[in-house]
Amino acid sequence: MSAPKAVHHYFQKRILFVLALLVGQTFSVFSQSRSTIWFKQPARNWNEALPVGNGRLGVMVFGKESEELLQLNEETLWSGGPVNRNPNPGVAKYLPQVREALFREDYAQAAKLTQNIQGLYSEAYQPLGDLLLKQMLSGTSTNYYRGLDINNATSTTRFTVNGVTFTREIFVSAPAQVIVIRLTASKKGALAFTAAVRSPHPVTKQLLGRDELAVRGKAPAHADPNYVDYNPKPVIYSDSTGCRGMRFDWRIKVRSTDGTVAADTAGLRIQNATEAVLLITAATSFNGFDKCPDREGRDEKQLAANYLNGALTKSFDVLRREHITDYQRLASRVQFRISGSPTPNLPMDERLKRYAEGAVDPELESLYFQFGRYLLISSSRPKREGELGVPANLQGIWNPMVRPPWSSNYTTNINAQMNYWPAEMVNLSELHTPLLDWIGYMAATGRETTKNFYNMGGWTVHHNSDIWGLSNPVGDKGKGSPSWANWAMGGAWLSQHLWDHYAFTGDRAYLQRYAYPLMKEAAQFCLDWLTEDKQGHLVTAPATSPENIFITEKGEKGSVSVATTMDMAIIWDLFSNVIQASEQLGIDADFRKTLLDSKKKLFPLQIGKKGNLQEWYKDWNDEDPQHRHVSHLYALHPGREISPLTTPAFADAARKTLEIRGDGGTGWSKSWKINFWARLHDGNHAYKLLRELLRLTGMEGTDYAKGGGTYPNLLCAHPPFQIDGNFGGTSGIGEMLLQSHDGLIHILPAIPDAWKEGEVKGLKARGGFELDYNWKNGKLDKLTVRSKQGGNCRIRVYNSLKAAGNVALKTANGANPNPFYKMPANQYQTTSPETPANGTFVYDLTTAPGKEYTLTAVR
Ligand code: FUC
Repeated sequence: MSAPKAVHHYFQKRILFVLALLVGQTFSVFSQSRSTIWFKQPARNWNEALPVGNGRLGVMVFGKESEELLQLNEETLWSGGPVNRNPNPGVAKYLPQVREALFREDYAQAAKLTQNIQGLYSEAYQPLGDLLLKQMLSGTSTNYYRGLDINNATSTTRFTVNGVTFTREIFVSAPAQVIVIRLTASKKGALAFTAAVRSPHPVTKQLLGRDELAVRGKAPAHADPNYVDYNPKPVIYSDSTGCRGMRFDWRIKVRSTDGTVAADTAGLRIQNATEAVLLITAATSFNGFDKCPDREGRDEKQLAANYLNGALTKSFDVLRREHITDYQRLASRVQFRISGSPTPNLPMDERLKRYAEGAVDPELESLYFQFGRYLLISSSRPKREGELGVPANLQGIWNPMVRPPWSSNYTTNINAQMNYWPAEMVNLSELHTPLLDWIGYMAATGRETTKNFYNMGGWTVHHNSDIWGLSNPVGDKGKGSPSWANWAMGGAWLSQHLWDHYAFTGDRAYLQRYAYPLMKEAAQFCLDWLTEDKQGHLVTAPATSPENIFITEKGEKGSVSVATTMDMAIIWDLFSNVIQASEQLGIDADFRKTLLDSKKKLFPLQIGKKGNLQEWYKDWNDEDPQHRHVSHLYALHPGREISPLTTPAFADAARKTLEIRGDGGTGWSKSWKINFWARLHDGNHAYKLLRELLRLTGMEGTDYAKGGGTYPNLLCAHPPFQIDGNFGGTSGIGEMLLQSHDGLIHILPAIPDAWKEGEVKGLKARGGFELDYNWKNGKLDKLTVRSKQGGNCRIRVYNSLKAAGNVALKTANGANPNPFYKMPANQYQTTSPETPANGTFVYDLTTAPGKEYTLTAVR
C-alpha cells in the first residue's frame, strides 16, 4: 500500500469512527430518554426511590446527596420457620356441620362454623437493612439528576457541588451476585464519604480487615401481619428451638479506590478519593421451606464470602459488562413501540402529572410495559446451582418494613398469580420457574392441610402462603374473616401456571415429571371438595368469592355460601387442563373420564337479572357492588371458559358485570380490568383503564377506595405499594396486543384507537410461536412468525394477508389441528373461534420447527 493511500485510508477510518460515535451517542441519548425513569431531586420517600435487583438482592435507591440511603433486601430473609402442618387438630369435624347449615340456607351459622376451620397466619418478608453513604460536601448541590435506565438496569445519581460533579452508579449483578456501587468525583481527591449500616433487626458489626464490614443478625422468629393488633409482642426474636428465625450475613467491601480507607464498626471511611467501588452482598441460612433455618441452616458466612470473593476477581468494567450482557439477554427479547408524539424529556413525576391531565405520551405506555418486564427480571430469577429461586412476593423483593402490608407474602386469591401473568407471553418463560418450583413446596404442606383440615386427599393452598410454603386457612384459629381466610382454591388456581408454562413452551418432560402430577393432585382435592346440592350439581361448600359480601333475598349479609362462580370457574379450568395434559401424555384415561363427567355436573354459570354474570349461587346483591375483586370473571381471565369467540352470550354478561363493577379499584384491580376488557376485545376500554392505572398518586396508607394508581417511581399503588399491579398492567398490555388462549392466535385483539400505529417484536403465543409485527391505522401490516415446535399456526386478524414465496396460507376451516389450541369441552360454547365475523380473517399456516414465516397485508 502506498503511503498517501494509507494516510487517506487512515482519515477515512477516523471519520467513520467519529461518525459511528456520533450516531451511537444520538442513539443512546434517544434510547436513554425512552428507557429512563429520572428525577430532578432525591426521593422524598420510598415511593420515589428507584428499585434495582438481581432476583435475590434488591436495593431501593434514594439518591440523597449528603446521606444517600440504599434500602436493601435479600429474597430469602423472612421471619419464622417451617410451618406447623397441623396447627389446629380436630377441626375437620366442622365441615359436615358447615355444609348442613349451608344447605339449610343458614349462612350466618355456616360462616361462624367455617371460622373454626382456621390455622395460623403466614410469616413476613423482612428487610435486610440500610446502607448509608454519608458524603462530606461543602455546599449545596446543583445540576441534580437521578435515574434508572431499564436498558441496562443501572441507577445513576449525579450532582455538582462547588464545581465538582459527583456520580454514583448502582447495579445488582446476577452473574456475580453482588450489588456494585461506583462513586466518582470530577476533581481529583474530592470524594470523601463514610459507608455506614443500620438494620431494623438486632445485629452485630464486625470488621473483616481494613476495608470490609460484616453485619450479622437473625430475622424474627415470628412477625404478626400488620393487621393483627391483639398480641402484646407482634415481633418476636427469641427462639430456643433453632427452628425459627434465620441468620443473615451482610458484607460491605471497598473493592478499589485511589483514596484512603479507614474502618471502624461505625462504617468504612473513604477520603481523598476520585473514585471508589463498593461491593455489597448478603446471604441467609435459609435452607428450604422444610428445614429449620438456624439449626439446619446453610452457612451464610461462607455463602456471603463466596459471593464476594468471586466478584473481587473482576474489575468494575468486567462486572458491569457481565451484568449488562446478562440483563439484556432477557430484556431485549421483546421490543414494543407505539408511534405518536415524541417523548417529552421530562422527569417522571412531571411526566405522570402531565399524563394524568390527559397528555398523549405513548412512550410512557410502552415504558410501563417494559418496566413490568424489568421488574420481573429484577425480582424473579430461576434457581442457580445449589441455590433456590424464590418467587416475587407482594412487593417483588423490595420491602423496608418488619411488618410490611399483608406481610409482603404470597396472596393467592389474585396477587401472587398476577405477578406471573406476563411471564410467558413477554418471553421471560424461565422467570416463571421460581413460582412453579414453589408450587411444589406449597403442595407438600398442602397435602397435609387437606388431610388435617378437611380429611380429604390431594393438596391445596388457601389465600396466603410464604417462604415456608404455608397452605392452611389463615385467621389465627378463628379470628380471621372467612370472606378471605377460608377460600380453598389457591392450589387449583396456581395449577393454571403449571399448565400454561407447558402450553407456551411445549416442554413435555416438564409436564410429565413435574407439572402433571401436581395438577392431578390439585384436581383430586377438588373432586373430594365438591359435594352435590339438592339438584345433583357438584358444588363447593363452603364457598366464598374473595373478599366480597352478598346480601340474600332476606336482606342478610354473608360471605360463606355455596358454589360461588369463581370456585366453579377455577375448578372448570383445572379439570380442563388436567384432561388436556393427560391426553397429551396419553395416560390416566380413567381419571380423565372422571374429570370429564364431573365437569358436566359442575354447578353452571348463570346470567343474573341485570344481565350480568352472576357472582353467587343465587342472584343476590353485593354489599359493595363496586368491590375491587371481580373474582367471578376468572372464567374470562385468566381462565378461558368465556370468550367472545366461543361463548358470546356469556361474554356479554361478563361485560355487564364489568359495567356494574365500574372502573375504580385498587392498583391490581385496575390491572385485572385491563386484562378483562382486552379479553372482551374492547381496546378502548382497556386503554381507559391503563390510563387510570398510570394515574400519579402520592397515597401511602392502605386505602381500598381511593388512590389506586402509580407512584412517581412507576411502582403500582394499591395503595400501598404492591407489585402485582405492575405485572398485571404489563400482562394487560400484552393481552391487548396478542391472545392465544381460545383456539387461535389473535393478533391485535384489543388495539385502542389511541395506538394507531406501532410495532412489537418477540411476543410469545401458546404452542411455541414467537411473533413480530407492526400495524398501521390499526391494521396489521407485516407479521413474522417463528415456529419453535412446528404445527398449525392459526391466526385471526382484521385484514387479509398474503404469504411470501411458496408458503401456503389457507383460510381456516374446522377445529385447529394444533393440540396446543384444542378447545376444552364447554357447554356454553355456541360458536367456534374460526367462524368468520365481519371484517375478520382466520388463516392457517403450516409451520415446521425452527422455521420463520412472513405474512404481509394485502392492499
Ligand atoms: C387481597 C386483596 C387486598 C390486597 C391483599 C394483599 O386480600 O383483597 O386488596 O391486595 O390481598
